[in-house]
Amino acid sequence: MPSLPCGTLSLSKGACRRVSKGAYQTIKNRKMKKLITILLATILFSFSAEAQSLGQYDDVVKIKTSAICKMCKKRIERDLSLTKGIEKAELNLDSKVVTVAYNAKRTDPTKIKEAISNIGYDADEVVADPKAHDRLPDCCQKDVKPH
Ligand SMILES: [Cu+2]
Repeated sequence: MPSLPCGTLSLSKGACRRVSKGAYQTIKNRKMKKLITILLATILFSFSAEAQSLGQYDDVVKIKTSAICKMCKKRIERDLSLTKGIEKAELNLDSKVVTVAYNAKRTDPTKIKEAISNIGYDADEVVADPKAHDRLPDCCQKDVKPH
């Protein structure tokens, strides 16, 4: 009997430990490893979800804009991503809030709001540059009537 492997049905955990403590420990370690793997996978997954919301950047600012449609979203995200010091921009059309990740050594929220105004949109307290706003397609202008 002493040579029976751990996990054999006829052995309880206790008996198993008595018979071959080493084998039982191995199974325990394997379970721990599996648990740690699952834990690590969970942590990594939550990090990647965070990354998508610009969470991996140190400097992030949220600015309320006057964006109206998908074209506005595209325009603002594209133009901002080409602006100096801005790493990434994501606009939520439901809230009209653009989340901007930026390099604090190269720009700041005031400059980012100016950039948004120069694209033709309001940015928090900064009103859209009138000329830029008038250049926008009719459907993207802030006084547009529902259509
Ligand atoms: Cu638009």
